[in-house]
Amino acid sequence: MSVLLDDLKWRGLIYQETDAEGLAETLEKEKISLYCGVDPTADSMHIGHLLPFLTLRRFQNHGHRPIVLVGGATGLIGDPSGKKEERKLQTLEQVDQNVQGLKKQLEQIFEFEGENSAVLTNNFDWVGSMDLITFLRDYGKNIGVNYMLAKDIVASRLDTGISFTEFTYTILQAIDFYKLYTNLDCKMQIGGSDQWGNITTGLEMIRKMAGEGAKAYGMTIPLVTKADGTKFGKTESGAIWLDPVKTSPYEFYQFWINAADADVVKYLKYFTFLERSEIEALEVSVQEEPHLRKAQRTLAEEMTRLIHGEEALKQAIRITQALFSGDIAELSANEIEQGLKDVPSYVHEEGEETGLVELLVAAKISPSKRQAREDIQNGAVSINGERVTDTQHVMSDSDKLDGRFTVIRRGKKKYYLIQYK
Ligand code: 383
Repeated sequence: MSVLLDDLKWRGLIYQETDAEGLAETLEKEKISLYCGVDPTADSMHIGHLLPFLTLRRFQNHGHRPIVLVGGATGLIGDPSGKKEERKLQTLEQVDQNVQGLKKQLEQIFEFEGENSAVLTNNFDWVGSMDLITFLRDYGKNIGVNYMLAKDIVASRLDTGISFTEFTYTILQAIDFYKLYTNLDCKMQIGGSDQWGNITTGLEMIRKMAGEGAKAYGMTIPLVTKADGTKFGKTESGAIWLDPVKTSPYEFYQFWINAADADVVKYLKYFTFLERSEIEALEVSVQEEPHLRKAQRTLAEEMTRLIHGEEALKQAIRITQALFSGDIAELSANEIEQGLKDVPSYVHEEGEETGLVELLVAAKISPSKRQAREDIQNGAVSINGERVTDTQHVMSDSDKLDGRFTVIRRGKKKYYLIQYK
């Protein structure tokens, strides 16, 4: 059994395989090219995309050649997989822009140098110029409608409806697999479990086009689940994006550090490139000293470093520590903005009264003026990390960070952001 397959199995990364034995034999003998695709439905990937691409990267680490496909053509059509309703068509410009965004992110995940350098492709290169007669005669003829109707994805949409456009999608992805098989000697496609139908249609296309002797494989990766049954990768503020503008490195770091004890070992296996022995040691730590949250910290560090780099990781840790200790005076305005993105905020209108007591009430930090005075006297209120005990304090420009906002903390950990108009 190959070291790679052993590792993938141990990590729990293999969900379905079309020919497990054949694949094991092939990987024993040779280094292969294999691919995974993503459609440009947004200009950034989110962590739901990460697992198949990191798995592809594991193949690269073992000497195989990863082919990364961006669906410049399929993105114009819309994959019905996993969707209960018809997708809205995107404009050509939007898709184009999204392709650029995804390419940049994918370039960071793979190695583009050396013998098994990654290859980046776009299916618009062959689908974009294909004429209808070729599509129907050379490809459509190979895939039966009854075969397509039997696929879970299509079957599940027959009640609610599916357009001919989305129905046809799987044939486009099948053409891709065949093209990569013939042009780049690509022997395998991997994807999330929602891609099983598309991957097997591709194998069907290869068999029909290249003959029964053609050998290609399909593999899917499990859907990431959480022990508490809620959806992985979503927080109250939405998806966790790889784009640092959409999800700051600090938020990204927080997402991983908040993993439950029941999930963290699985995530370490799925997402990090740590060795088995290191992960097993962390597993012991979760059992014996869970309060230290070593596994969570390691996970957050590994993931933030991988996606955002060392500097962003350091910053995320600094923000985390400063917010924890209350010592935020050390943070830059930009760091504070990242760290306090989700805390309650209040817009201070121009000309509004600027007494601290009035502000605490207006911003709903203290319930009444009397309580506000008490809070201040008790030393429970701080402005930008400095305790204020003067109930007569009047807010001034020196209380503004970067001329833009003020951070008020009440009690140990309750943060509020005052913004100025
Ligand atoms: C298009 C053309 C191909 C091969 C693949 C594609 C994209 C595929 C798809 N994938 C999802 C996406 O784009 O829709 N039809 O958002 C997601 N993937 C990966 C993985 C996943 C899938 O990009 O399960 C999660 O990330 O397969 O939902 O020739």
